[in-house]
Formats: sequence, structure tokens, C-alpha cells
Amino acid sequence: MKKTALISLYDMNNFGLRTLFSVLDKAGAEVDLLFFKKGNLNSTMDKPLEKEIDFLINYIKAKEYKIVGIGTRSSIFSPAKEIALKLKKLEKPPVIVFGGVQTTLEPGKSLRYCDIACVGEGEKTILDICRGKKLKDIKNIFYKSKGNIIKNKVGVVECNLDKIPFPDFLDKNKYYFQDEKVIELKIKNYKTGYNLMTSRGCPFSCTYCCNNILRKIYNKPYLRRRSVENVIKELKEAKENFPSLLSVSFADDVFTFDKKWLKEFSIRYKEEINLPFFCYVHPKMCGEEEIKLLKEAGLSNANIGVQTFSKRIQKIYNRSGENQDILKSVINLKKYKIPVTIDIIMDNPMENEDDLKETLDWLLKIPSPFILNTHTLTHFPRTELTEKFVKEGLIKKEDVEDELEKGWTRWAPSLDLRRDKLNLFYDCLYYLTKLRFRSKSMIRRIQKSRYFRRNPEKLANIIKPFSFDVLSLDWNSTKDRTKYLIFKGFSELRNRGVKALFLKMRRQAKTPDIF
Ligand code: B12
Ligand code: SF4
Repeated sequence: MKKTALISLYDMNNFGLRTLFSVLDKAGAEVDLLFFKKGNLNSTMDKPLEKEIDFLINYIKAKEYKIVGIGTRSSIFSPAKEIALKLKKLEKPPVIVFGGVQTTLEPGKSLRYCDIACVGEGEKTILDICRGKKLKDIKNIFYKSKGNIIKNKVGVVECNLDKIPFPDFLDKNKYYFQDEKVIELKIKNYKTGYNLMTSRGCPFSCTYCCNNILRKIYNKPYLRRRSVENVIKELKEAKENFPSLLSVSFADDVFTFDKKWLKEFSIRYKEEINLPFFCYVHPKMCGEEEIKLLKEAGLSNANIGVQTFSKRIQKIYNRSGENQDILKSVINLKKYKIPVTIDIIMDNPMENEDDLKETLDWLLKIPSPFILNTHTLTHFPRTELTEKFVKEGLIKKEDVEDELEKGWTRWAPSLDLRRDKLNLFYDCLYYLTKLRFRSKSMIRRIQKSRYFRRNPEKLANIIKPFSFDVLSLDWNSTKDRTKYLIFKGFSELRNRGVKALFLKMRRQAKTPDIF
């Protein structure tokens, strides 16, 4: 088998590449997983310096990899392109394979830089490539041959997810590249949180989301789930491998689909794993029964994608459902004392003040406090909404995410001064709704203020000092730790007690910066 390097860009987790690593490693291939830079704690990223890319290229050259596979996402497509272009200039360039969501959406664009584009899931594909199978016989790829693009059968999926090996989180053959340095990973004794997915695909098809188009590219069944047995097995291994584990995070797009699965999971997770966990829920699949099951299993916090309360925009997003039911889901989560994060999408050029008002009215019906992330609408390639916006002239082709790369700097930018005045004004009002000691009449008064409407940046600057972002905390700084105690500590003290709170803070402070 050919010596292979897999490159993860700005993502230390990357289940996709860690799974491909497992597949190759188990088949006896010589394979390394190279993590090129990491994202910032607040989910933004710093662009790579040219010398950092050169350092990586020299490393690849010295190691004489025959195949280099790069995972691509739209928001960080440019470093993939730069690395590939530089690799191509080497005297003996490796075969360059691109995969991941961006390449699946736009394989033609990827083929401008790589030799083989993996369209869809890559477990079988990467194995076939490393084994040197003839390209014409490999499924899920487009490739170049004599100046032509050859399109093989793509979108082929593994129906039984239990057959796929677990992503490999161990330190062996994993290297981290940052600031012209290569660091051998030694995370065994530091890893406090374990992330995993129990499913692939999503039951919904929101018009702005990649699932909207991926479900058309992938063969059926698009939505698949691992057995509870298989998930518990992975978690048991994780507990053995990482003695410091404190929590689990399920990254499934929607964790709460399939009540029968949830019932079995809830009992076994509590009995056999018993660690607090996080998951994403969907307002349409988050009734009291589901919440009760999750709470019994150990759900410690959840994220619910509301996106908008405007009925008109919900239609445009293909997110049907009654606002009353969404509200009920959020209230139920709070009833079971599950801290909840609500996601709202802003900066939609089709949204007018009536839509923004409708969202504000409903946010005011939610008992505070809650966490609210106001995201910016990102135009991912080929989704129904992006195509509609381009066609109607609301955005230009350069605004599509594989060109614009908004995700580098603007993922959940609450109170982001780059917003237009109306969006920033409502962002401020939304922000006020989540505060513990909010005053509805004060929010309504501000809503009527002509001064703040004209100068929303002034309002944002007044509110900003009250904002608190756990993710960007420096746990070694006394100032930040005190801030944490003031903003979050009291609720944690109430939920878990003094000992657990200080243990958590000490563990976080000891955890090296790269995790
Ligand atoms: C978990 C997650 C995260 C986590 C961690 C990532 C991780 N993997 O652990 C965090 C929070 C860090 C994150 C961050 C971001 N994410 Co995210 N994330 C996801 C999520 C929910 C799961 C990703 C995943 O692991 N999927 C399962 C694996 C098995 O699938 P996969 O990665 O696609 O890999 C398979 C194939 O694509 C292929 N493949 C992948 N790479 C390669 C490489 C080669 C060489 C080959 C041959 C094949 C191959 O084989 C894999 C196995 O079959 C997805 C949604 C989703 N359901 O996929 C969004 C998703 C990938 N994220 C998205 C976005 C936008 C982001 C951010 C840009 C947001 C931001 N600004 O912070 C960042 C970018 C981070 C980065 N550096 O890439 C978008 C990407 C859209 C796009 N067009 O690119 C998605 C699709 C969500 C969505 N529906 O819009 N994310
Ligand atoms: S529910 Fe979430 S992951 Fe699923 S299609 Fe809608 S936005 Fe995408």
C-alpha cells in the first residue's frame, strides 16, 4: 500500500479524516494524520502564513508520501488549494486527493487543484486508491485523464454504519502543524471531552444547508444511524483510552430523531457510560418525552436551531412548524433544567423589519436566561437558497462560501459591527432578551428609540461589556476565571457543587492549548 498523509485543516477533531485514518491503519497502510493549524476558541480561524504552508510542504517532501489526501470544507477551501498547488510543484509530486463537503458539492472546482476528487463518503474510496486499484474501477470519484474529467459512479454510501471503524483519537502517527513547528500529539491524559456522531445525514432539508444538496448527491438511504450497542462500545473504548474524560458531545445534526433508538440509548448510556453530555435537538423533534429520556440519560446542555420565528422566512428556509411548538420545546428544556443555546440566523437579504420583529416578539416569550447565538447567513455552494439568491441577483457568485469564506471570521458573531444597521439593531435587541435580569419594557423602549436605530453600533458598544464568551476564556488567567465565576459559576455551583466547579476549572487550566 502506498505511503499516505491525510491533512485536516483547522480541525483537531475531524471525524471524517480520523475515520479514514482508522480504515487505512487497520488495513496495514503506512499513514499519518497531519493537523494543519487549529481553529480559534470562538470558531474563527487565522489565515495561514505562507511560511507555515512551506514548512508543511517540506515535511511532506521529506517524508516521501505517495498520496496526500486533504479534507475540504467551503469556508476553508483556500488553504487546501494553496497546499495542493505547492505540492504539484515538487519534483516528485504525490497523488493529491481532495474529499469532504466542499469537494462533494463542487468536484469540478477541486479538480483544478487535485488529481482525484472524492464525491461523498470516502472509507472504501481511500482504501482502493492506496491499494493502487485502477481509477476507473473506484466508486465515489471524479478524476482527470488526458485532459478530460472522468466521472465514476458517486454518492455510494455504507448502509450499515456499524461496519465503519471508530474514528482514531489516539496519539499514534498524528502530528500538529503550527507556526513552522511540528508537534507530536500527546493528548491521552488531557482529553476531557469526547466528540462523536451516531448518525450520518439529517431528516430535514433546510434550503440554506448542505444537507439540502447532499441528500440529492448521495444514494439512498441518506439518513442512517449506528446501533446503540456500537455507540456504547465506542464510548467504553474512549473511557478506557482517556482517563480524564469528563463529558461527551454528540455532533449529530439532529440527535433526537427516532424515539425507539433514544429509549434504548437512554437506559444503556446511563448504566454504562454515565457522563454528562451535549447534543443538538430540532424543535420538531424535541417533545417532552424526548427531553425526559435525554435528561434521564445525563443530558447536561443542548443546542436548538430555531433560526427564525418569522413565518415568512421559515417558508423560505423550508422550516415548517408552529412557533408555539418551538417555544414549548425551549420551555420544556428549561423545565428539565437543561441549559439551552438557541441559534438564530441573521443577515438574510430577504428579511425585512416585520420578520425581525416577529423573531424578537417570540424571543421575549422565552423565560430568560438562555444562550443565544446570532449566526450570519452563509451561502454554501449549490444549496437551493444560494441558487435562488444568485438567480435573483441578491448575491453575486463571489459571495458563495467557497469564494468568500465568511466562516473564517464570522461564524456566531453576536453584536458584530459589520452587520447592516437594521440587523445590528435587532441583534442588540435579541441579545438583551437572553439576559437573566432583562426588562421587557426596557427592550420595547429601546426598540422605539430613533437614536439607537440610527446608531446601533453605539447600542452594541454599551451592551458588549456584559457579553461573556466561555469559549474564548483563558483558564490560566485569574481575571478570566473570576469572570467565569461571576457569569457562570453560580448556576454551576447550584447544579454541581463547589468541588465539581473547582475540579473543572483546574482541569481546564491544565489542558494544553491545542485541545
Ligand atoms: C462536527 C462538525 C464540526 C465540528 C468539528 C468538526 C468535526 N468533524 O469534528 C466543529 C465545531 C469544529 C466544526 C466547525 C466548522 N464547521 Co462543521 N460540522 C460538523 C458536522 C456536524 C459533522 C462533520 C463530520 O464529522 N461529519 C461526519 C464525517 C464522517 O463526514 P465528513 O466529514 O463529510 O467526511 C466524509 C466524507 O466527506 C469524506 N471525506 C472527508 N474528507 C476527506 C478527505 C479525503 C482525502 C477523502 C478521500 C474523503 C474525505 O469521507 C468521510 C468519511 O466518509 C458537519 C455536518 C455533517 N453532518 O457532516 C458540519 C459541517 C461540516 N460544518 C460546517 C461548517 C460551515 C463549519 C465551520 C466553517 C463553521 C465555523 N466557521 O466555525 C467550521 C469549520 C471547521 C473546519 N476547520 O473545517 C458545514 C460545512 C459546509 C461546507 N459547505 O463546507 C457543515 C456541513 C454543516 C452544515 N450542514 O452546514 N464543525
Ligand atoms: S435541520 Fe439543521 S442540519 Fe438538518 S437540514 Fe436543517 S439546518 Fe441542516
